[in-house]
Amino acid sequence: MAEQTLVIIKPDGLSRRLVGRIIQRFEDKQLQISSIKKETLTQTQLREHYHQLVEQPFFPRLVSYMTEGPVLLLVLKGDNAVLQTRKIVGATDPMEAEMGTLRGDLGMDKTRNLIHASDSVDSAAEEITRFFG
Ligand code: IDP
Repeated sequence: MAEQTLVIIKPDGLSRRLVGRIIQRFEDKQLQISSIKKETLTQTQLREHYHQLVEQPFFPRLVSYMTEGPVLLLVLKGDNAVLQTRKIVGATDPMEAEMGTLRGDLGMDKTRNLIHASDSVDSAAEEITRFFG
């Protein structure tokens, strides 16, 4: 079923010049870019986006990572886009993510894991509205 999902290429994806390779992997799986923009996220946006994690001990580290430079926000469209994208991205911790996934191949540690991808159809809709209106 055609779906949309939100992807964020995190600041290290841009500073390490990995944007082209990351987008290529999604396009290889027939996921199409329907919106794209480069933006530096604010603390307020991140507190909303990661509202379930604000009490976690790593939250300050997560915010400083996510604000160290601009991110690339993308809406991807395609069959089962939410699940397909999560599979391409891989597990949260790059040390546990399978090789062949973006985080397994390119991610550095559990905070600096390169990419965000919505985890359900409902959160995708919420996140697309949050970042693209
Ligand atoms: P997800 O990005 O794989 O969906 P979430 O649990 O929603 O994982 O966590 C959001 C982000 O917070 C992760 O992508 C990662 O950057 C960071 N994070 C999650 N868990 C940890 C942790 O245990 N230590 C450090 N950073 C973490």
